[in-house]
Amino acid sequence: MASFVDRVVLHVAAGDGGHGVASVKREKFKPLGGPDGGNGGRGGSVVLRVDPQATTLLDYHHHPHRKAPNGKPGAGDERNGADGEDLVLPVPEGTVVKAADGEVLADLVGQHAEFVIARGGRGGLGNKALASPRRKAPGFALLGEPGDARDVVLELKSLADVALIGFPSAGKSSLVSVLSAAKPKIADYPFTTLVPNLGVVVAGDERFTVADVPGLIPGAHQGKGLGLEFLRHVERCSVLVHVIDCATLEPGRDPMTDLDVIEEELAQYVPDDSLGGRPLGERTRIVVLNKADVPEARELAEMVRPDLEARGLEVFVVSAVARTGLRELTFAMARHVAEHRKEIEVVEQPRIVLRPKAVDDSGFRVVKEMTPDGEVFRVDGERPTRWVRQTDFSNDEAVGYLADRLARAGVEEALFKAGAVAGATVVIGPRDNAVVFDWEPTMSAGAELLTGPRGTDLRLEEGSRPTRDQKRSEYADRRAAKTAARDELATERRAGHWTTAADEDDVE
Ligand SMILES: Nc1nc2c(ncn2[C@@H]2O[C@H](COP(=O)(O)OP(=O)(O)OP(=O)(O)O)[C@@H](O)[C@H]2O)c(=O)[nH]1
Ligand SMILES: [Mg+2]
Repeated sequence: MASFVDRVVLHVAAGDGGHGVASVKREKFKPLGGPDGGNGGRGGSVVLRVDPQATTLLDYHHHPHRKAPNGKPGAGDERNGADGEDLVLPVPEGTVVKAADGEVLADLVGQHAEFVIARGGRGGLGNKALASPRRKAPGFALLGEPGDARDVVLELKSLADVALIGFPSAGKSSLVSVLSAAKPKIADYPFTTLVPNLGVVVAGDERFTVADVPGLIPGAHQGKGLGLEFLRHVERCSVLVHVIDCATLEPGRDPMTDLDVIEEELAQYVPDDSLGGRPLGERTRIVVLNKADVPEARELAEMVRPDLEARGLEVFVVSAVARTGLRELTFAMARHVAEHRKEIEVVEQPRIVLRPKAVDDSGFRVVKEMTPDGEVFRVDGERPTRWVRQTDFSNDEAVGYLADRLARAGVEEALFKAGAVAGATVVIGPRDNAVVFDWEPTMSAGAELLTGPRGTDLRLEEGSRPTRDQKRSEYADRRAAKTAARDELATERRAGHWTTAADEDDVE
């Protein structure tokens, strides 16, 4: 019976950023009214958030692939694309998020604690935002960046102080419902409770949590009933409360036998080393004899009480339905929880708190590497990699803009220092999706996507590689065209047709 799932592999993908758009303002009698292309919207991120309503990871077991929506592309007339909405995935408190390699990324503790597992891609800037005093009429826009995609493992470890254990229908859920504000399902058939329910109990100055664990039956450790998987949750609890049904008419059941059967199941459980490896048998126990509102049950309870006390157990005769004997029980629980908390304060390590990985956005480094194809210079760094992702390599101007950005950030200089000469192979970006350049100190030469679709290489489209002279003359032509455009736009701007945006590099 796998209706309770406490370990799942989740595949998440954040939304891609929308592309920026290159567009020119159109007005009556005014064919070139200046750039007015809007920015792409940011892609939605995938966020895990603690939700008090969530009790299991079952949903993610059924649907392990989750994707946040993409940002919308920009449009003309300065319209920015809408951001993709974040995808918020509710998880129960006590969910541990691990990377595929087992590294703990976050331990989600606390109401509404959240953790961004995949960040949405930034939207690309449109040509309106890329315009600057130096570049008045950009004929290109930036591409949106892909969103993060990653696989994580979610593990649920309940965080209760006290666990209520016992046979099905002993009244565990009933007890939690009268001790706390929790409202678990209660019914007179076995295995009503399929997932642990947590309730918060207040007794004097003490606040603690109580978990109502699904019923256990003999042979549970061999997989009978709901199996022993719930004992993993019990393992984190410091106090175990046996809830014993004194009103059951089932043959072979009586309070002492029930207690022994459950104790035997606890003893069979092999504790988890990563949680300290302390056997369940060493936990503090309390015995609750329930259903004392039924006269025969009360009689039976009073009869077995001395035997239980003789075993050194603290015993409470209660009725969850009539709400009797509860106050003494709560204070006893509180006392044991407080004692245990004092103990662990000394020994236990501090909890793992949210520890999102810091993103190093500042620098880059250039490394010389030998590959089967010869010597390459690899540029490693978040910013250069992002700039490459934002570049539309089918647009010369966009490639030129990339070159400017790289030069300004000092990448060219660093390449020189690393020993690169004109014609050297320069690689930017992650190994599986890198962009390879034949480096010329201005970087304005063609670039090819190493693992991109074949047949999109600009240089091949041109039939042959342009010579240096050709390039130089093309460059001169481009400059002349740009100057002309600039002059025209400057005239228009003076006439008040449009204004320039802030400097491009700081707008992100
Ligand atoms: N008379 C009487 N009935 C009770 C008492 N406590 C619980 N019950 C009844 O016992 C039945 C089972 O109660 P639950 O609280 O669902 O029992 P449980 O231990 O959570 O059962 P599972 O979730 O199946 O393991 C329900 O019909 C309750 O109304 C009590 O103090 N007195
Ligand atoms: Mg129950």
